[in-house]
Amino acid sequence: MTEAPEALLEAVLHEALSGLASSPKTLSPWLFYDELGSRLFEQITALPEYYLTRVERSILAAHADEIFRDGTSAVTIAELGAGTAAKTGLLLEAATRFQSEVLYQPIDVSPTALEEAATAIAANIPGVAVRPRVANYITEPFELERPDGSRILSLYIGSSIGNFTPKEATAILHNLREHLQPGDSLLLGTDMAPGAHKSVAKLLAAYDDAAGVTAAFNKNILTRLNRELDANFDLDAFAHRARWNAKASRIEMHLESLTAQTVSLAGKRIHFAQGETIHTENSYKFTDAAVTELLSSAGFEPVHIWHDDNRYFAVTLARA
Ligand code: AVJ
Repeated sequence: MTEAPEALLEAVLHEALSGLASSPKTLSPWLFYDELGSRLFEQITALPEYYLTRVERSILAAHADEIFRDGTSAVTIAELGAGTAAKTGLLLEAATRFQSEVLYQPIDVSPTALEEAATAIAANIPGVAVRPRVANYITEPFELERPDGSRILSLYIGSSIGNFTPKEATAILHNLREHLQPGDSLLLGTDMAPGAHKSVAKLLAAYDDAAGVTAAFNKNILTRLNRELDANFDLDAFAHRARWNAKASRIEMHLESLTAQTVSLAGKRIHFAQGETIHTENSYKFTDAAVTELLSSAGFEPVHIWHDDNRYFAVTLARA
């Protein structure tokens, strides 16, 4: 079910009040994705510095057939956080090369994104029936359909899992695992940690692009609070920061207060010291061992990890 606008506003208020009252201050990354934020994210995926989307697409394109080749019974495809399903078409097309009909079940919080996905797929990929589900797969229960005797291939791609702490990530995948049966599988997309093949600078550039789109995406969270919660953040008094946290193996995005200032929000006053930050996002980066460990702890058995030649990104197939 679609969240009623009042319920969403209530959630924004709750998140802002609790996050800005904590120390260090935080705001949750789901707050990025209002209408403008979703558009800015689409722009990010096309930036020269943001290799993640392009590289993952190339991995999917190169190995789509292998993913379906060993099929013994028809597969239905379920995708968590499908959005507009821009990369899923590759997999759906591959699936239709192995079976005449494919049921695609995208799950997402955004009804408009799901509509866009359903329309594009219906127009471009004959043989695919789309059954969209509006749900927040983290906080709400969801159901997956299993047409007679078919196996479920679940997708969690786009490095979406990277927004969550290892503990949360395990819980999300464990919950997904509970919807599956032996013989079902999961395709997981993860961005690689820096190493011999990939510099920290490469990673940082992906989260701090020259055109400033990521900065606008980060600051849009303040614009949203100004509009929806009657706050008065001065956008010029905060700066976008991307940091590499080596110990936690994650990119962090922050908004740094450039001066000592007091902001009002929903009738409350919030003080910022100069240099104090609001931590708005974690984007965890993985080694193959970390992916294997995560999947195993959630009850999956990793079968194959594919990388691009540069080892920037990984797509892992695991069995339930
Ligand atoms: C949508 C969570 C995969 O972490 O790379 C892009 C979001 N943040 N640039 C990511 C994001 C800044 C993105 N994910």
